[in-house]
Amino acid sequence: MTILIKNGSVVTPQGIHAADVLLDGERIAAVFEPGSTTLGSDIEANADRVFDAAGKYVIPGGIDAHTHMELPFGGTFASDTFDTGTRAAAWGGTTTIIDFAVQTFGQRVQDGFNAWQEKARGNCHIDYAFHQIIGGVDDDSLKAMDELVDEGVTSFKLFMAYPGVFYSDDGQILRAMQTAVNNSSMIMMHAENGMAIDVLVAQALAEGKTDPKYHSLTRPWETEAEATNRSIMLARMTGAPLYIVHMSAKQAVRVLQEAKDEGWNVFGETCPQYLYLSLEDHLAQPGFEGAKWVCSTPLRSKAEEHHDELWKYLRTDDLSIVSTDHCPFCFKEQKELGLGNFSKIPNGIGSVEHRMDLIYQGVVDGKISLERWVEICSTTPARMFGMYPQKGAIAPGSDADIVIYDPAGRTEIGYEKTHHMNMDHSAWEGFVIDGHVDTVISRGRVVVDDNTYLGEKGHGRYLKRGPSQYLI
Ligand code: DUC
Ligand code: ZN
Ligand code: ZN
Repeated sequence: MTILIKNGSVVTPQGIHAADVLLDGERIAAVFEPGSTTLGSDIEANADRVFDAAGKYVIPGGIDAHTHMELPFGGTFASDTFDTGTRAAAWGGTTTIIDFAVQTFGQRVQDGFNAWQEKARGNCHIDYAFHQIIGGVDDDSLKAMDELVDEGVTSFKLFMAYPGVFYSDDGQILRAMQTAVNNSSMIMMHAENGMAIDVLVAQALAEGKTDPKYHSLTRPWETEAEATNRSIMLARMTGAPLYIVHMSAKQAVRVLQEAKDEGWNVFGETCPQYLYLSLEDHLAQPGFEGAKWVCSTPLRSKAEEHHDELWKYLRTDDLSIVSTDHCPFCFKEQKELGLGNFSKIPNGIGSVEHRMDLIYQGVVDGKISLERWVEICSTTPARMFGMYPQKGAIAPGSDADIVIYDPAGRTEIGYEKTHHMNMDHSAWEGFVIDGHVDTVISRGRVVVDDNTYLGEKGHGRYLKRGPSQYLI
């Protein structure tokens, strides 16, 4: 099957240029620059399908480097399966996810990894890869890190939060970092001071403060900035590359910025919720409504002015990537586990379907450039996690993962509108985007076109990743 996408504006981090793109089977066959027009040529006549992308952007498919399908959390499981979650991702222009396989405390790492392979195999609509959560650092799990690198898992997430669940102490983090240096992998960090947070949570509950907003008030920005600093110092001691996930506090990014300026190999990720949503407008809604926006790191106070600072850090590359931390829970029966006790509300927001749109709105609003949109949502994730140029590029030989995006389109986000995630509400209810995902192609297959779903469970393939291209 050959597909020609003609007359579009191809956007990559390097620039925007008029070009026609020819796909042959699962790969991009050619990018025809202006002057070598294909219009009326044999190439157009012989193509099985032709898309006219005049007035539209042609971009590499989105890569969401942080999702949690079916994550066990707080006595329940994230509500999207690999089937429903990857289908929703495709709807929104994401053609690759990297999910987190989980080693729970006491379990063999390989068993956790195999369980995630089992959950995903044959169920994904788009390509997928895994990071591995190490929930218990010991001699065996450190050895397992080496084995997983051979399986294409080249990044490992540790938690400075959630004592008794996923938590690692500083000595364990140090050992995992030393291992990462030896096997050329990346350490990813959930940087929040979990010990301090647990004390603040217990004190709040003892004072009868049980509403969802206390989730944020018991995780003040200092707990993120402190853990960010500590993890960077541990990385400096070991020389390990460090990627800090879901950064929400401007003060934490400032710590990261300073380390980057000194030349340390440290990186930051943020998520749409930290760019748009807040304690006052969302988490502190009356009654139990705010539970919809309980996630960690938490939504922060508007009064502290984090949003604009985070957009600025995205512009300056102090933050490198926007992922979603997609971790959906239904309101009924899942979020409701925390009725009367905010600390029992499962942590997570579902956004895998809306990331490309939400961050494109940042282009419309003048926060970032069009090229930067593509860079932080596709190309850098591919490079950061060892998939480039197979993914994240529009170039001959790359996988034919393409989105045709219409800047003249409009997308109304909401539960009854553009919503295919397995949730009974949307954290993004009422958001309107000045753009629209028109067509999505995953490895040469048209999966979304003209508001119609054409994809299929089982099309998505496991991707063995190589080392990060940001290693030094
Ligand atoms: N944060 C969340 O919001 N959900 C899952 C795990 C995490 O770190
Ligand atoms: Zn986390
Ligand atoms: Zn996460």
